[in-house]
Amino acid sequence: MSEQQQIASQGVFITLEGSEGVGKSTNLAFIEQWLTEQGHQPIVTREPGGTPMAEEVRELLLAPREENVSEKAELLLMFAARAQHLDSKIKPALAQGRCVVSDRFTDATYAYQGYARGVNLDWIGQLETLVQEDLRPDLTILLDVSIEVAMQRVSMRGEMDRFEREKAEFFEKVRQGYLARAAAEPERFAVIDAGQPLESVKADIAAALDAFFSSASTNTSRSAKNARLNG
Ligand code: Z5A
Repeated sequence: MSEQQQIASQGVFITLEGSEGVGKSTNLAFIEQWLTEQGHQPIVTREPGGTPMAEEVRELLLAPREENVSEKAELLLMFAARAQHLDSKIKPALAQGRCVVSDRFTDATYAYQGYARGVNLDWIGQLETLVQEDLRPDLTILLDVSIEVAMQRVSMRGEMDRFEREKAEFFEKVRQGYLARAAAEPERFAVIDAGQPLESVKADIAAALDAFFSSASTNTSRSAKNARLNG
């Protein structure tokens, strides 16, 4: 079996992360296209959401409301949606050898609920273990840009959701949280300068994907994870 065929027979879990307005939606389509051209048949999904029930939880989470939202309620709803998403969509797809690309995953919980809201990072770790067991992304592409540039990019949009109403200081903490996560796990993260022109961002993403799929060491970790997923 060729290396390409071997990769195709194993599940690969890729996540795309970054603060608001970094260009995730814009680049997600490019990632899907790149993977499709390489023969990976990607399943593209998002968090919070990705299944009908998890999308309902997303609506609950994003809706602006007068009532103050408890940080613990927000945290638990994120993981409730994630549990549903994992069990009914992500894990079955990985077990079938599919390549799953998720627009945000648990690094977002660390960045938003942990670093920005101030929720205890150990609690997040405990919920991560409860909900995911040992499942972690194989590759996380972090789009990074200054908060000033990101906010300029999203300023033209219409009505803002509950998170988008936060102030620049909040998003700076989110950004620093993501960068801290990336620094702690450099082998999993590819940090892309999203302040460049879009074509350069896409070229860097393609290079990161190429490096990932060519890497023998990541193949090994995927094999181990796949064995666990298949019991
Ligand atoms: N959240 C959480 O708190 N905890 C969790 O565990 C999870 C999520 C999973 C919903 O996420 C919210 O949930 C999110 C965090 C929270 N809230 N916030 N903020 P989301 O991913 O659905 O929402 P988002 O972050 O607000 O995504 P977004 O606003 O759609 O941003 P984006 O996808 O990164 O940006 P974009 O729409 O692709 O680009 C913005 C604009 O910039 C657009 O006009 C582009 O054409 C332009 N753009 C993009 N790239 C470039 C470059 N390179 N140059 C110039 N212009 C560009």
